[in-house]
Amino acid sequence: MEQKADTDTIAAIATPIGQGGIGIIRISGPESLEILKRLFRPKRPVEQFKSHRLYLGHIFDPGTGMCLDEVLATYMKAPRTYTKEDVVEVNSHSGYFILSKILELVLESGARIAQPGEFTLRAYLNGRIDLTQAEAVVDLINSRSERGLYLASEQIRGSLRDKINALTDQLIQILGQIEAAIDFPDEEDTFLDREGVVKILSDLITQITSLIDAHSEKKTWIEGISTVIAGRVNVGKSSLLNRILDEQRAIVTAIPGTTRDVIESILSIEGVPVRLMDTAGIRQVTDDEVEKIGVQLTEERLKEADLVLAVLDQSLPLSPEDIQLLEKIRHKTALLVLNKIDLAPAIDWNQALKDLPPFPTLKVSALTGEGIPTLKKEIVRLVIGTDKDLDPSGIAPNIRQTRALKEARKYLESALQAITEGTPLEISAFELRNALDSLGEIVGETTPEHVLESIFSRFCIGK
Ligand SMILES: Nc1nc2c(ncn2[C@@H]2O[C@H](COP(=O)(O)OP(=O)(O)OP(=O)(O)O)[C@@H](O)[C@H]2O)c(=O)[nH]1
Ligand SMILES: [Mg+2]
Repeated sequence: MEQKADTDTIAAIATPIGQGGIGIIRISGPESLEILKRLFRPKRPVEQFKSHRLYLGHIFDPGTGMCLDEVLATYMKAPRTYTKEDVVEVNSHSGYFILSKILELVLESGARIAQPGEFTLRAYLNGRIDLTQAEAVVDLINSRSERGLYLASEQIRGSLRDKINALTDQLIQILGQIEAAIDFPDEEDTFLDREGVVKILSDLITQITSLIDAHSEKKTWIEGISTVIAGRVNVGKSSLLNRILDEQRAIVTAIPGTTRDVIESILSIEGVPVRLMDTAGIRQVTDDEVEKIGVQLTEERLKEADLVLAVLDQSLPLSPEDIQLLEKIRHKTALLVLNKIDLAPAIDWNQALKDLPPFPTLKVSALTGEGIPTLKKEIVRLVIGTDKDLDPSGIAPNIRQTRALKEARKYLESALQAITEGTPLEISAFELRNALDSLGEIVGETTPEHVLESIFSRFCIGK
């Protein structure tokens, strides 16, 4: 990493804005203590602020002499702090005005307002954490399940970093052999154990592949299973959403084309976070501009969905729209939901289904609630599987890390091919160096600046 942390002092409100018990203003940088001294009058005289101690006192406006709030202030001396810089935290009462006012005084006293994620960026640039740990902080905050919390906290403790470092060490070791053999071509046998290298390379590829496979776990547990309810108009999609959530979330009417927007709700089924989306019903002939846009939105959500609940009204015959939908989602994980089983079936469904893509099928009634518990279980089972033997290592890379792992794997495969085919060793060495760079991007050693920016911009202010 070439980039260095700025050395000015930054400040931000570190707690959510709003009324609450406590609000925290966080300051980091060399001026932190001076700024605190300017604004804070401790209850009892303080000779010297000791590090990591809480002091009770008042915040004053040095301009007017007005007392603003009774607070608890902490000074944390570098480097044993979140950013490895001097850090001050002021715990005040929480309200928009009081927190803004204290922040304003801190800024007037010499700090600059922190960018989103800038405290964590400094922790990273100052070498306290690597990039995988920084990214896990966002996961921890965003996590929607206990398993997600576990994955994030393991990663904050360095599980992914350690894994990547172990892979990197092995790579460096074989690269060393190959480079020595390049430098001393007559003594290749002394330096290079070709068979051994091939074995290690294959093993590295296997390890990287299992890391890549673990990616979907992260998405599931931290963001939730994105589940899209789709179907033609009036089949009962919104009723189904309401029934699964057990609340009147979406408008239900007998008029076809009621839902126009995507209506999203989150619920937990057996501890698994599920993002359930009700969408506009699909129908071909509509002149309604709003409805057309709604149908476009449906199509977009369908593409990104982890799971589709394709709803049909079993009291009506199959329509061309039903068939089109099922064809469209042929390659997705989907569940066919035959709704309205409180009404008589219009056709012999067992027969009709034989000609359709083979999705698992469930019969329900959104009106009476019949079949809904089974449907909920199926949603989880289809995405997670039944055996919950989850990887105890708790390592699951995010999208960015997975991309870098795929790059690394590509280079390793080329290197492996080159070495088995007897191509000049320079080629293998070149590919291995590329693989090292890709792995380095994951922990932040070779990460381009624009990537860092996009990572830290996902943080909230004050983190
Ligand atoms: N008998 C019966 N009627 C149902 C059932 N589910 C929904 N309905 C009725 O079907 C009509 C349409 O229901 P909605 O939930 O609005 O259907 P939708 O698929 O969201 O419709 P659009 O938003 O217009 O695409 C309403 O009159 C519901 O009361 C069911 O299981 N049984
Ligand atoms: Mg609807």
